[in-house]
Amino acid sequence: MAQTDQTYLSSAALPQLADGVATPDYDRSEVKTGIVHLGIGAFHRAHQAVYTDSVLASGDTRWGILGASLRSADTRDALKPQDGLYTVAVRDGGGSSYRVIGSIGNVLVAPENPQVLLAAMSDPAVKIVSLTITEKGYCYSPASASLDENHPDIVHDLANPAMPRSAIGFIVEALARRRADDTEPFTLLSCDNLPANGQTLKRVVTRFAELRNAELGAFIRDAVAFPSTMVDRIVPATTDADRDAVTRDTGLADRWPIMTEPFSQWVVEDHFPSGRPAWEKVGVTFVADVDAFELMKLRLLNGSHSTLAYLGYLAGHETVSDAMAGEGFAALIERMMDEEITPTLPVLPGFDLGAYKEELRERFRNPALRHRTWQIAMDGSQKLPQRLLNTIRVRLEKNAPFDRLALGVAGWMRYATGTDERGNPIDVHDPLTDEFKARTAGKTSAPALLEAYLEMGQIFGSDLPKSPEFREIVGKALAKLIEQGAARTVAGL
Ligand code: CS2
Repeated sequence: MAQTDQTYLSSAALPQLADGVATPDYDRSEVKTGIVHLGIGAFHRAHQAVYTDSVLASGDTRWGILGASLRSADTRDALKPQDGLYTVAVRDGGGSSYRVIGSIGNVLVAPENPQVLLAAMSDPAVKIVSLTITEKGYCYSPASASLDENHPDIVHDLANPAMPRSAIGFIVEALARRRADDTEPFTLLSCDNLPANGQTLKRVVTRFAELRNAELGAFIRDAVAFPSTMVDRIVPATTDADRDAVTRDTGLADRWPIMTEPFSQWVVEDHFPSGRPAWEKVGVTFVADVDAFELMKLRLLNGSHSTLAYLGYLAGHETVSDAMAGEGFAALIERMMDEEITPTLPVLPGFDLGAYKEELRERFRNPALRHRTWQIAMDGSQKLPQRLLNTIRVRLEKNAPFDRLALGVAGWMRYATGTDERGNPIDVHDPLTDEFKARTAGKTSAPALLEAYLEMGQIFGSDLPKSPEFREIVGKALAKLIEQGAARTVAGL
């Protein structure tokens, strides 16, 4: 239980931190806002904000982050009384280490006052607008990755361009204002787990701008940079037990500390016409083309993660590390990676893929993280295409087997029915939950369920539902899951 008499983290309380807790050793009052970040959740605070904190510590104070939440006030309410400071706990089997991060100055809650956020994004000192808004924040159709023009937020933002709700609406309005003011555009930096995330963001932003005004669309297409990035760090949701551990170990309470693993990777396309922090000095890799890294990470890490999440949840495993310890799971993941995913990846010269895959499995086994299968299972409709279905498409083209990938997809289908193997409800979080419910209602057999899901073109496209091989292999996997349950199916592979 949280105590009420404890001292909370703040600038004034920093000297009370326990020895060994790293703190921002730079003058935060000197820091100027150079980056506006949309979607200031746990992932951003464990990843980009940490690299940027190191840049600020190196003496370049132009790159402070102004965070914005597009929906809830939670993060602002937690960080404001702490002067934007928060604790990052890095955990593995060997224990925890702590660092207080100071790169986030202020946090805005967009719906409370869209004009304040638009004004901040129009400031000439802001050179980068970065995003971690999750897949569904792009307001696109997952299968085609193009703007969903019927999305309620998009319809709203087209009708009320100066009072946006969506990230896309904010970006286009801010770019329009900068153009009107003769201020150079910012660089847009997508940090979400999407293939070619810069290109995807460019596609949806440009389309939205065109729908507002053809000239604005052309301006954005020609004048704005959208470098792609590959981001990687596992960040489980923070629990009350984590908060208690932070208070105990650091000596100060934190309303919202961040839990993560030692591993962190950021690969970025070096295309920032208005300048950027010297992130390369603090561990970021800059490359000309990030696509091969992104495909590798999405298919190997996230594809395995989603497979472990659906099958693990159904088999009764609460966390990824529990699932990895379940009979047959580690072997399923290893063979899925080696036999079915690796042959679909572009070759990265000089890169040790074998060591990368081994390290991934080690990360999944990290017992200190307690990363819930339920957390990763969220938003499956938005994740499936880039994590599993595109990989299957490549296998289908080559006439090559994909039974394990198919089992991951079937796991999602079984999970999304909303009832677990003991007949208890599953709390399915997904923008399409209502549609799953309506389509699968009263259906219990594998063929009927398969049919119901495959009608969802926004997930499966028009090609997969027409493929007899896809129907057969996924259908068989689903039938097996329904008959035997996930634990037996995986153990028996
Ligand atoms: C996870 C990712 O929740 C999920 O869907 O697969 O958040 C994963 O932990 C990160 O991409 C790791 O970099």
